[in-house]
Amino acid sequence: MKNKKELDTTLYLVTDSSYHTEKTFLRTVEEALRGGVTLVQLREKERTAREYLDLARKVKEITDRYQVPLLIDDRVDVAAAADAAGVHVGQSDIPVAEARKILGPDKIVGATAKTVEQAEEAYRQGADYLGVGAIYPTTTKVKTILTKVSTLQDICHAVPIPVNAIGGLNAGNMDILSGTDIAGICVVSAIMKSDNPQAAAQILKEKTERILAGHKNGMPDFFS
Ligand code: TZP
Ligand code: MG
Repeated sequence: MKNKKELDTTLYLVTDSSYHTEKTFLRTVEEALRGGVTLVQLREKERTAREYLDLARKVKEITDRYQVPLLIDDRVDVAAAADAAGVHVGQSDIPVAEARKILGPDKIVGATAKTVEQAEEAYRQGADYLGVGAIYPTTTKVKTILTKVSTLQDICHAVPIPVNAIGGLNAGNMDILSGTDIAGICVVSAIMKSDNPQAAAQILKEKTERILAGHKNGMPDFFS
């Protein structure tokens, strides 16, 4: 990615290393990249800052080879130290405006939003994209509430930045997003828990691209 305008959130992998060894974790990330993931977020909740940074550097070696931006969940300091492409912050993390101040205009700052108000506020503070959900109940460890598809669509209309759907999404249930103006989807377990992360990513990407093509044509997905 040469600049942020080229940010492609079509298939955004959010990682979970909790059921992997480091070796299988890194291999899973690499296979997902081979399958076409366009953006990666390293999401670690249990590690010390030092451990988080060490892992970020290892993951960045891989994402750099595929020229895919790596974002760090929650921790602006880890993102800066690893020279990651940016950070993703939630409603209880450091605010978007502060992250922007620390990282500067060239880094990506993404935010979680569950309401139109949160989305507008994140945009005002300088967010580059939003993650919205959970669309479905999730097995991934996270404090979240369900977000209606109608709210997701309201958020897409409310802000002029990419909006990604997240939460319980997989190849079998993502058609619910057809007709919305999302820029892409975020997945954790649909890739991280797959026996074949490359194939899983390929299928998810094809399905997402069909949804995106559907809304560009102004046609429901079944016509595209
Ligand atoms: N935020 C809302 S839902 C979620 C996050 C981080 C987890 C999504 O994980 P999965 O496995 O794709 O449901
Ligand atoms: Mg967070």
